[in-house]
Amino acid sequence: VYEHINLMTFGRNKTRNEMKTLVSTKPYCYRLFQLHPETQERFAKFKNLTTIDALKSSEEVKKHGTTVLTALGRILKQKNNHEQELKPLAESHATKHKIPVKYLEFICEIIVKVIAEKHPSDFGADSQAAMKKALELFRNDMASKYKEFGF
Ligand code: 89R
Repeated sequence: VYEHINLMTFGRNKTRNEMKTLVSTKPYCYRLFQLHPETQERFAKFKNLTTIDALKSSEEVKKHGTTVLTALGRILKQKNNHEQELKPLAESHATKHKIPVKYLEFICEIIVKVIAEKHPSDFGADSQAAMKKALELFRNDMASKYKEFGF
């Protein structure tokens, strides 16, 4: 399945800076918190951000979004040989942050939607399907690691 990612039109012929703009992080964060407010409650540091405008303009949210997407990007680049990268992430999210797999589903759905909305001509049906599959594999492996950590 990870082979599909190589075939995706998304990302092909794009410079590093263009890619950075493509994955600009704010929309994912505020949409997750807007659609699923229970997810925002997991963050002590975002408790004071009570309006969409506050979320949209928060440097803290932007910084955390970058942390998350950078980690996710590194994992996807491993093309399923991601055991080493995944393990500490699964451990912290299972035992420390206690983030249900359901929440991982939420963010994965939003990631695909946001890219599709922002870049319709670069991210067609095939690319969307490939990205969905890749994120599904990520989630499944997170879920099985969660079990190993007793969550
Ligand atoms: C929560 C998904 C995800 C989801 C948290 C959630 C923040 C990478 C949620 C702090 C919380 C809470 C923290 C602590 C955190 O800790 O491993 O500073 N996440 C930290 O108080 C995801 C996904 C990825 C990802 C990271 C990384 C860190 C981190 C890296 C820092 C290091 C550490 C999947 C896309 C609940 C809202 C790759 C979600 F709902 F989306 F599933 N994290 N996180 N997270 Fe989290």
